[in-house]
Amino acid sequence: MDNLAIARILREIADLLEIKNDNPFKIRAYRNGADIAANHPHQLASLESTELRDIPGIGKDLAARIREIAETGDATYHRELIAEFPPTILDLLHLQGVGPKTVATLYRELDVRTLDDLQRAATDGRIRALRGMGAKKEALILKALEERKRHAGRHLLSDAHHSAAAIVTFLHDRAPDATIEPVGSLRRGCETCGDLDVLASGALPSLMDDFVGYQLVERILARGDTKSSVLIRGGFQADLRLVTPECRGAAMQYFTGSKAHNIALRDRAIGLGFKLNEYGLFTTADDRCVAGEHEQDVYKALGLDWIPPELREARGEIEAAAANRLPRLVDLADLRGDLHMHSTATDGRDDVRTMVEAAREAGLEYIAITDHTKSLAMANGLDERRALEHAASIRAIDAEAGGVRVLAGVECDIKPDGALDLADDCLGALDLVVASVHSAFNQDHQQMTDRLLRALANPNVDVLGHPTGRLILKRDPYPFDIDAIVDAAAQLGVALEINCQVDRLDLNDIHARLARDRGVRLMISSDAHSRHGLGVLRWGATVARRAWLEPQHVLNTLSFEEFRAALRRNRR
Ligand code: DGT
Ligand code: CA
Ligand code: CA
Ligand code: ZN
Repeated sequence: MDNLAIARILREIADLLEIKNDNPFKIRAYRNGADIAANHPHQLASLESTELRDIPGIGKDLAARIREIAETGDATYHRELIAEFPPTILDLLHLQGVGPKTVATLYRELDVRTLDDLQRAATDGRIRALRGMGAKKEALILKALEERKRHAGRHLLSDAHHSAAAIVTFLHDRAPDATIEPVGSLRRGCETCGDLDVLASGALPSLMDDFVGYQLVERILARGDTKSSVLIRGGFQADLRLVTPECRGAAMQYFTGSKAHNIALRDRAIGLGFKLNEYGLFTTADDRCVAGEHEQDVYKALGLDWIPPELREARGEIEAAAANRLPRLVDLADLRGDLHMHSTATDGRDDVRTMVEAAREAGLEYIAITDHTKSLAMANGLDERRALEHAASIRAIDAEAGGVRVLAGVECDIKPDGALDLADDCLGALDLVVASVHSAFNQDHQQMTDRLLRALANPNVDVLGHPTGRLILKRDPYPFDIDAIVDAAAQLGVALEINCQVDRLDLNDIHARLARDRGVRLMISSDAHSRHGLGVLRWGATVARRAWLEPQHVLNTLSFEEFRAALRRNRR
């Protein structure tokens, strides 16, 4: 059980208690516990009861629940609560903008138990008639239902990674000599994954029994000797395929996909007199196997360099591999700095020194502290005076000998009209300015384009933060002319951010590649809000690889001195 799985169960307990109208203190305790679990740096499952109780916010009851979840995969209390309601009630809770209070009202007043019930109630106008709901809430619910249909069955890359990693570890413990690897969209690093595909080779057939017996399996969808599918908690479907070691490479290739890449590759094989499938590459003439054990050999026999999985989307990679022109993709290890993070001055959880320490542990050479500005009142955003004081204290820490270099920056709000939230002389006195949109998302295409262009035109802006504002599976990008923004960034020397927050990944792979092709430089930034938040850099690196980025396209691969010189403010 990893921490996120534990957190999910604790959060569901809190939600169910809230639907029941239970004691608010108890509800808060579980919700707190879920947050603590989700953010804790160590695996809670490996801690003893007494160690758990040493964590502030975790009392006797919570510690006992966590131990039970760690040992059995669930808590009796959780199961009992679920049993009090129709099992579909959790689907309602997972809708965007529908909290436990709403679910409770809908269930009690209208006997809404399923998403279909909810759809009917909303369409019939029964929800607006309820006290405390109204037409606005009804419209919100209809929108959430529509979005849920659009996203059904897809999961964030990081969630898919954690679930798959747990399965791989579980299987590996039972078959230590086998090779067990995630394939499919997860191996390609896609921003969302449908199901999890796991490939095992060199394992006994009994591994299938282990797989379907995995403690998080909710339902077995299919059980076969070479392929099984299960539904695991958290809504994932997982497929396990067992292949013989002679076929491992061909199977890796085939099940990594993408489908479009495979089709293009198979066409190339046919053109060269081969037949390609998940068992190997065979001559058409006499069905002789020419490659199968190693993925490299499959590509090689087809006259191609080995293609990194992130590129396998039929976006020109086969042509590039044939011409020995594949990019030297940027790697997490190439990142030397992280230029977007928050501290306790605004909505971060840790102070500047702690963030610097975390950066040092993460192997970074330089960072920028970029707290929010005053428009974000909810986050206690900085006004000019506080921004300058904060900068002075950051620079004092930077001056401490021998450490990670620390730049004094801000994440400055872009106001609805495109003006920046802080005065120019203040912004000009800082080391780096990330400019971002955090409000008025509903402007039309032209307004939003003009707004961003005006912000980029301000010479104090070094980088545009999370440029499209999307939240994956939650909120679409705001409408604007991405071509115009990329061109302006290229012309003005503004960098575009690849924000690494797991539900942002903004820019995405396609837009980052567009930016690269137009000569814009990217910055891969964590947007960390605590010392545990730097680990997300790996997801941004994955997006960058899918965007064909090489180190030279990414500003924070430079040395500190080169990086500073490359910033827009220092280029004139
Ligand atoms: P997902 O699950 O929607 O995130 O995307 P994938 O790419 O993981 O797709 P999935 O799970 O349906 O299949 C895994 C891989 O298996 C896929 O990337 C390529 C291969 N594959 C599946 N179906 C076909 C097919 O009909 N033709 C070919 N050539 N390959 C296929
Ligand atoms: Ca898949
Ligand atoms: Ca699959
Ligand atoms: Zn932001």
